[in-house]
Amino acid sequence: MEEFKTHEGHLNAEGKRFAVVASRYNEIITSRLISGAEDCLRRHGARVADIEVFRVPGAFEISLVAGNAAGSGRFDAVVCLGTVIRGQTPHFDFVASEVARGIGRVSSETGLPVIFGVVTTDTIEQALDRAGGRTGNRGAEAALAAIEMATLMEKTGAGE
Ligand code: INI
Repeated sequence: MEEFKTHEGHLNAEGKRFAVVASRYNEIITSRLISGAEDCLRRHGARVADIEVFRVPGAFEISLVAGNAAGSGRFDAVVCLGTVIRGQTPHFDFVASEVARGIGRVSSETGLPVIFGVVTTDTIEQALDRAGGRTGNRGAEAALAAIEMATLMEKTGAGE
């Protein structure tokens, strides 16, 4: 039977430019997400000069800066990193849903991959597990998704 034509991204980040937008809130966790993302981008061939990190106060502010970075034409993908912990705030649901909605909106409005690497958990322990602990590093996973999406975009006719 005839095969469908399938398009996929790849994981070679050479020549691709990345913005990492990361909040300072829960710095002990978010700093590990940033390290995971940077390490992943570098190990997949991105140059240091092609990675720029933007720091914002909290997760609520991520989408504004991500939108500016995505609209600047200077990046092939934006990686958004932050940590929202339920136990710390009655605002959890507002902050968590706002950042998710904001990042999705920025991606659809700019047509650029804007990757959701925000850890949302009930406890600090669960957040640490996801920041290089027992269940991997969400920052590195977000960076991988950014590379895959940045390379896939070339095949979708984006920018033609
Ligand atoms: N911001 C976070 O990134 N994580 C949180 O867990 C958090 N809590 O717990 O409130 C948080 N709040 C700050 C918020 O993101 C904004 O920076 C603040 O409301 C100013 O707009």
